[in-house]
Amino acid sequence: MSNYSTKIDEKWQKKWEETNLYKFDKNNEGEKLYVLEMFSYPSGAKLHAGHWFNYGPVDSWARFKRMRGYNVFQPMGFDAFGLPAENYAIKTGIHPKDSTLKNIDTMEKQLKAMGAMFNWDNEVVTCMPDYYKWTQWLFLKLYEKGLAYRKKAPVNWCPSCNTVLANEQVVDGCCERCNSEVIKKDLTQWFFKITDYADELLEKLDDLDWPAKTKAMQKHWIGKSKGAEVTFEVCDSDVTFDVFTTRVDTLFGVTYVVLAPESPLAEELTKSEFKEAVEEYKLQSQKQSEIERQSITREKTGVFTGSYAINPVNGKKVPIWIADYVIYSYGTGAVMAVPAHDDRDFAFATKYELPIIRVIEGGENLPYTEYGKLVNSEDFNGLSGKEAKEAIVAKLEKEKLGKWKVNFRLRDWLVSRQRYWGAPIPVVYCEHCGIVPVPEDQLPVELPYDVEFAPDGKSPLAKSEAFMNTTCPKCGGHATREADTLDTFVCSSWYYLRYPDNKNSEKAFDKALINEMLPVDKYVGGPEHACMHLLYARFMTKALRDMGYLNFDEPFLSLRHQGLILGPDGLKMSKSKGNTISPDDYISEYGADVFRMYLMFGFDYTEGGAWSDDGIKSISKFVDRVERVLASCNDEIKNSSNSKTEMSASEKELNFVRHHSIKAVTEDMEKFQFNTCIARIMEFTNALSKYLNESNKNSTFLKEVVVDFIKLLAPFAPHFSEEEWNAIGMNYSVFNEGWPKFDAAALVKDEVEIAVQLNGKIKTRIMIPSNLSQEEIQNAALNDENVKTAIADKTVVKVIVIKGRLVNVVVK
Ligand code: ANZ
Ligand code: ZN
Repeated sequence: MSNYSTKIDEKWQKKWEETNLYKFDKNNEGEKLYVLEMFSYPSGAKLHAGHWFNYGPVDSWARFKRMRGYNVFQPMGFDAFGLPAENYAIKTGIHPKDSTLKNIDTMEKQLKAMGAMFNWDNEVVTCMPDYYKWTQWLFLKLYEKGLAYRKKAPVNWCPSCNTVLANEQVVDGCCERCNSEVIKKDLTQWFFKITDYADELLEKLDDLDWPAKTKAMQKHWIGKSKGAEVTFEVCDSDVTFDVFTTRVDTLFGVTYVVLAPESPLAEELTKSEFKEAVEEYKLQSQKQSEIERQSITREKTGVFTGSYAINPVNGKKVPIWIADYVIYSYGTGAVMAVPAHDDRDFAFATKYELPIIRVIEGGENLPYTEYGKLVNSEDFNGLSGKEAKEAIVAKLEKEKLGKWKVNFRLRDWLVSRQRYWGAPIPVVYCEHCGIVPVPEDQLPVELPYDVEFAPDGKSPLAKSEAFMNTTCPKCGGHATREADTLDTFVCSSWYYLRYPDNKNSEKAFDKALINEMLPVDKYVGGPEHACMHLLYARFMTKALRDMGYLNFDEPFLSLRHQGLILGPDGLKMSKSKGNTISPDDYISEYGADVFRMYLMFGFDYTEGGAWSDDGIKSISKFVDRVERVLASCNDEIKNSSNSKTEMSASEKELNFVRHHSIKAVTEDMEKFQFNTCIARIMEFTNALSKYLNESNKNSTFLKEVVVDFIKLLAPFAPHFSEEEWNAIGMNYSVFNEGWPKFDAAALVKDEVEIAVQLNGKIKTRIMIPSNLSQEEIQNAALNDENVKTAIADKTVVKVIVIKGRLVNVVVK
């Protein structure tokens, strides 16, 4: 039976805490290394295997870097506001604050049982007033800068959660959380002007060490599109409107134009006899999600307004239609339709029998969407592609009827929520002064505890008179508070800035300090955050930089995503499927180090995979074996006093494995290839065990090897290694030791095995010194007894030597 168990875990956790081993001090020796794992959301009450897979291996990596001389900062905290706690409260009646704080308590204990070297002194909990005070401050700063604003907007509304959803929270037209169909509703909302940073958010992606897929997703989300804006005049009216097009070269092929149903122009331009049909169509389209409306295969629908517009290049009159395949919030909310060269326009024109004019040559079937020579385009005939676009835009520019234009798919970030469990938005509404921001010295605007949070479509805070009624900070008159709270993504958009200075009560953070501590050097978390969280955090950093609060451009220089740990059946873990793995049960059976090592050995870190009980058992056996091997080594070291200097062949062999392991583990660790690191340590264990069977052992040498072995193992099995380190009489702690360096000389073997062929067929293998010349190798081969016999009655025609690999003897 092995000694390793949770007792050993607890023993060392206690010692680490008592001795403040992991306490961070920026003045400690070594280059600062900010290692950050995405903080967790305390909703499920307990840490699950996914949390472990994020935190365990990354902690091992951080320990490795510590041993390599870095001054590691690895904080932890909780993203504690948000819907799940509130929904749970609605179901059970337990107040979100109570359930959240209780969950945090449990999760903290579990995180401590993991034995990660988190800097608990720097913990942040986003639902606490000492944190959200600064989230509110951030809001005020953005407001001052014109980066936070209010506007009426059609928003995604989940009728079941009774709340507004961000575009990103709508998946296939349904609420990300409850899967109900999302509808559109007009509400006055708060937005952050992330679109001001669209260009920089796109450009700077190139400089980041992030997974390519994540960068591509952000790029797509930002959606930069280069095209032109073209102005159409409305016939018999002085109204004009712009369309956005990426194919200005097709301008001569326009046979109608389309407005989005929500466009105010749609109403204005509709002639009286068409009003009824248009009104009905508008109602219809409100029920459709944006995703549906953009679907290519969906049947196109629309209504005629009765008005006409003039094509600016040829003065032709084209009808103005309303159709929901045009999205109001993109471009100008109006398009020029070119049925001959655009799929959607083609389908629409065919259905409503609108003319189709071909203006690009080539291809059999319409629509022909390639770039070819222009036809039917007057002076522009014969031009194509870029040339054609440039010529047409030049003409439009001259007449002030068009210009180049860049569009982004990115929308401003909607940050207000009609929900209770979030940071109150720090503004008041005064009859005299209008919108008045709460002065900084009155922060935080505390979230009241006693509130009716059951949903009825209104913000729960609106029902609390004590909260709502206040005085205007400007005129002292009566004012009402904003009843909406901030999206939790606001809380998590800046938490990494608070960690290094989490106790600062004067400021959100000290500028000099965070300029020293940030950017985060390694950020690790789930790939599901590729767009929202990671984009919002980048925006916040840039906005704060421009306001002079910090000096860097990007929050996370290097990013990695962990894979997903699936249930034993290969499916996503879920309570309803009964395939969840409870870390706590395994830890009490095997110990935290075995659990962590299994996660690191059994899966590719970025891939993840299916849990296996056999897998963790075999790691447990391996740890037992290491324990036995190290115990035998220890006996050997204590009992013998042999210390000869010349290395024997078996010592050389062990020394080779030792240095080979150091080199491989170091390299693979840097690459987050944890599974191969552990495979190398297994080989190293075998080599140690083999050496123990030798009759003549060198105890001085053995101790050196064991010291390196434990150091290599330490990041992967921190408690176990600390115990073994102590057992061989070394000073506490192994984590204060330097990471071993490999000796290149030990990796050069002095003997190599080569094959000897006769006429291309392998005859035998021989061992020869590795430093022989061509000629010496040839002689060694020809003098081998087997070879000698085989060629005794033949004539050697030629001998080919391939150094280090083989000798081919050609005979007749
Ligand atoms: C005429 C045209 C002809 C177009 C052609 C395409 C092909 P991206 O790349 O996504 O920016 N468009 C513009 N605004 C729109 C809106 N609010 N809702 C729906 N569609 C809109 O695509 C830009 C193209 O999508 C524009 O170029 C416009 O159609 C359409 F042969 O203009 B195009
Ligand atoms: Zn006032």
